Amino acid sequence: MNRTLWQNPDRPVADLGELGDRARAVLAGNDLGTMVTAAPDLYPHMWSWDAAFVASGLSTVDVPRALAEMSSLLAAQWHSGMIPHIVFSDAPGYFPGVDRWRTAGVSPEGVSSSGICQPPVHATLVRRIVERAAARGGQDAQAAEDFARSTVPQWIRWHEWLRSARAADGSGLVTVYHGWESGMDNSPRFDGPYSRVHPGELEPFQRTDTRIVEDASQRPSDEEYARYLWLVQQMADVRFDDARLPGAVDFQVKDVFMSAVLAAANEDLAVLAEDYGHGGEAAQLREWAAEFREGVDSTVDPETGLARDRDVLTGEWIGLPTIAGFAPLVSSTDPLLRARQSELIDGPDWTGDPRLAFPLPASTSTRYPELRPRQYWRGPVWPVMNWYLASALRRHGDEERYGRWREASLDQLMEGHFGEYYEPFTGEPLGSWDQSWTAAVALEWLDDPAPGR
Ligand code: 2M8
Repeated sequence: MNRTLWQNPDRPVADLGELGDRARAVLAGNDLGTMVTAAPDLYPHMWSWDAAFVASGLSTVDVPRALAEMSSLLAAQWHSGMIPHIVFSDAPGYFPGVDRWRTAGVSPEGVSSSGICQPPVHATLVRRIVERAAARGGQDAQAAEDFARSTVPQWIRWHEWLRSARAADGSGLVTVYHGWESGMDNSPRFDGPYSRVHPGELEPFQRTDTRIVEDASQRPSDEEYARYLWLVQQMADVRFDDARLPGAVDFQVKDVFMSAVLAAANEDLAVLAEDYGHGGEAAQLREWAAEFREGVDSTVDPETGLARDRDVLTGEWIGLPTIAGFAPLVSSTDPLLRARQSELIDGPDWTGDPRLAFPLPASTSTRYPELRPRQYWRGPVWPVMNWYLASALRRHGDEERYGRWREASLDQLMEGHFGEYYEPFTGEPLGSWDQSWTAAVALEWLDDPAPGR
């Protein structure tokens, strides 16, 4: 293993204690009071899945503040049940802002949000927060219990919406209408579907992201942005009406990773529903968990062993070597499939590549010919993904891999910037610095050692 740590003269961290202090300071610094922004400059608003990771990290420090974060997100839930992918603060400087989304009059009164969603990690992380608080006892336990009791119906409505608006075909696979919904915006997974999106007349626009991340090669290209905005325009033109999206939007993909996230979250929500007074809905949630689990398993390419997305508009499988191919590690209960995927992820195309700075999975295989090790979801290592995947491995009994990834992740984060993503071979922090979800997962790793470590 090549441990050439990226040299960082201004922010080296002395030890794990200091790493925790710094991570808490990052979250406090990004906290506007009722929302922690996803990052100080690049993302001055609340993002749906970021908020869930942030709340989980915050719960290691302050359970009531963690619950307040989740409450802020839930306050933006649409009448349909959808939880929007961005809840806007008053801060200027992010494009596309709420005006470009044209959600006023469509989103609930008083809510300033985008009109699409993101992966439903929430119920999994709410369960985690509630269990952590229960173990602490006292006022934290009481606050978490009250929160769970009163919000379980809202989380159920979110899952019902995903099932009815995005997976009513019973395929166990969620449709996304924008790469932003996947959270892995410009992953090569979406190159095929995006190649068929041909922007028509676009309202003029000026990006803000490339002013903040000055090295534009770390961000999506202008061409990619034109497509992103064209899809926003198409959805806004039909007022984000779920029934009209299939006839209106040029990008429709069955997202295998999001489906795995939903399978796992359905299990977690079933447990919360049973424990907190909504047992009647638990059976339905478990049925959906099985449906999405089977949907994900059914996409696995027998040759590569990786799960695949599917382009709804052409019917084609998308089987590129990206981290999303490991969706079954999140949701599957098939021991053979889990064993094959675990072996793959340890192998030379992934964490076993000896050129890596840290043995952690990158967003695409480091042997992928189109690998772009510095560009966003096309190659860098994402700390938040590694923690989420490692937690899923652990939940399925894999303490060993959890322990290894924890050690490597903490090593990676000791450089001290809490980068949004990292260059896989040098460990250089890229994208935004002081990214909230990176600080949050640092706190999670620190709070939760593997047994025997
Ligand atoms: C990135 O996405 C936003 C758009 O939603 C952007 O590039 O402007 C993604 O990494 C996404 O997964 C993440 O939730 C968001 C905020 O961290 O940034």
